[in-house]
Amino acid sequence: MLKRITYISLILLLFSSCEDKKTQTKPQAVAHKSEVRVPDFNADSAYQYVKKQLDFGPRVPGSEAHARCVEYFIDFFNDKADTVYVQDFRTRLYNGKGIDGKNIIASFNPEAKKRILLAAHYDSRPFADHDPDENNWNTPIDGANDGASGVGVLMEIARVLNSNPINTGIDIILFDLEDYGAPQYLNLMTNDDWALGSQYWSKNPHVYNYRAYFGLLLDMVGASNPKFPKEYYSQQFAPSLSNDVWRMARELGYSDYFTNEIGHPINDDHIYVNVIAKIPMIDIIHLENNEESSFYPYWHTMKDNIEQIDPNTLGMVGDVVLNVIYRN
Ligand code: AHN
Ligand code: ZN
Repeated sequence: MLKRITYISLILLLFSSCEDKKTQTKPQAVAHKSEVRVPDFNADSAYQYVKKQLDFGPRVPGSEAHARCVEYFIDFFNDKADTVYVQDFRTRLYNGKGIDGKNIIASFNPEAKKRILLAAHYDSRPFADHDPDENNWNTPIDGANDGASGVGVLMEIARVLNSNPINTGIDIILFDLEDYGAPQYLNLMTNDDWALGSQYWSKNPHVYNYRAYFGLLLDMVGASNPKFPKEYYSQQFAPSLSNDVWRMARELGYSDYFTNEIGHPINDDHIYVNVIAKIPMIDIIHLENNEESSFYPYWHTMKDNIEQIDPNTLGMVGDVVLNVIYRN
């Protein structure tokens, strides 16, 4: 481990010395403190957190599985974080029906002024509307990658933060009701029926006048051989943050996956955090570059299950996030 730290510090030193000339006038969103020790992210532990969520069944809002998984999160974060907030809200679905949601917020160092926001959605999509078999279009998905992967990474980060405290305030937000947008076959062409939990939180943050330095959203961060281009809106809203996080990933040796390209624009939880809450937030999301779909191959299908989850990918993303927060 010591060897690896020295090696990484050396690379960072080299990079920072040549980067500095080019970026002298531009402040960096993500500082590179090479002297800090960044703790290890345990990928197998993150994988277990993903598996545990799937064991409840699809976490569709309003279902028993969803309610039981919420209890599990509350217990977990009460053990790891300083303060846990459960934000109950009522909102409206694409079809006009009212529905109850719960955002879960776990705060570390709640009194610290400098804060970083980390988020993922935990609800499962009620419709496998991109499944090749039409008979599955109204069946809920496991949401192993789409939902549980990001949450699994954040739970492992909470475990690491608990045993390796830092001065920066960290808020982990698990958004509800991200994935209840109108099924594709209805051809409704709607936009604001996604990310309902994020819309609510962005208008009603868990603490009055909440501010954060920046935010990272994780979505579909667990499949083998992932592709993480810089999501288009993230690059528009928070270019320096996006560039800094990708530079960090490259310095850690992940440039084959965190590619230096701009990906498709995705309407995800980060949009409302940027536009309404005015906090710069980027989306780390698996995006492909083919014609039929810009998402990961099993997106919104019955195959988005535990078989798609590769601990190596969880580990890589977790390592990037830990480096970003511990070096700030
Ligand atoms: C749209 O399809 C418009 N947004 C989807 C964002 C998403 C769904 N991320 C995960 N599931
Ligand atoms: Zn989805």
